[in-house]
Amino acid sequence: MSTIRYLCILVPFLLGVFPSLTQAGPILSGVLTPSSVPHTATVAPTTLIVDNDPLPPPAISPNTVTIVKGFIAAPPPPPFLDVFFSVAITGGITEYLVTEIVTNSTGVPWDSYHMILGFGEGAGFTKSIPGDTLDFDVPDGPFPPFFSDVFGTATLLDEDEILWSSGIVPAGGTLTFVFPLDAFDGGFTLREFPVASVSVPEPGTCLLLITGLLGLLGFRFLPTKPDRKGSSEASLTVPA
Ligand SMILES: [Ca+2]
Ligand SMILES: [Ca+2]
Repeated sequence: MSTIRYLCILVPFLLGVFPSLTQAGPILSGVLTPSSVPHTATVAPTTLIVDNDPLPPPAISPNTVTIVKGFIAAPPPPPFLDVFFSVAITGGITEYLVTEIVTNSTGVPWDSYHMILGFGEGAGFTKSIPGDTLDFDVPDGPFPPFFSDVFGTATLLDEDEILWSSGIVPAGGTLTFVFPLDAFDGGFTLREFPVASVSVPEPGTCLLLITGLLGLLGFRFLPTKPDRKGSSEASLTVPA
């Protein structure tokens, strides 16, 4: 077998087995799609190494995406912001470390937050599927773990969806997320939406309600005293 024929067989085989060996597609731009709720946003990608998992773990990718945005419309129904990333088509994957700064201008607090990777936007959005090379750096990472300065828990529901919880973003508050993702060659969408917190009475409020209820019950079942005429009607007692 000639050397050229041998290479023609070997190179495609290696590229299929080791996708990170392929020249990866860098993110060219990121824009908020028109169907998103009212918002403010800037998206700034920086690509230094066009490769998936460019450095051995636990090193993080030097490629970055910075997103600064704010939700203005109030949920529910859940509003969403779709950021569409245009990616050069080069037959590979590029890993990025994303830093997001999100402002809650919806007027209500949030108690959780969703991030979903997929394709299309608005009603035409479809979630990415397992194994299609678009993911939150799964299964190779993430290195380091996902981070938020407000939400204490990041649950990876699958390779394409993160649920942030264990924290409250007050109305008017701002929070930061840091997470990795493997960009899909050709383009992809990052959909995000917050979930408004359900108002729960404060412990002090509950105690006040219980005390008031017990007071009423005590008043209702006060022992009766016969009056001078032998009547068993209760005297109207107003607690001091
Ligand atoms: Ca990766
Ligand atoms: Ca996927």
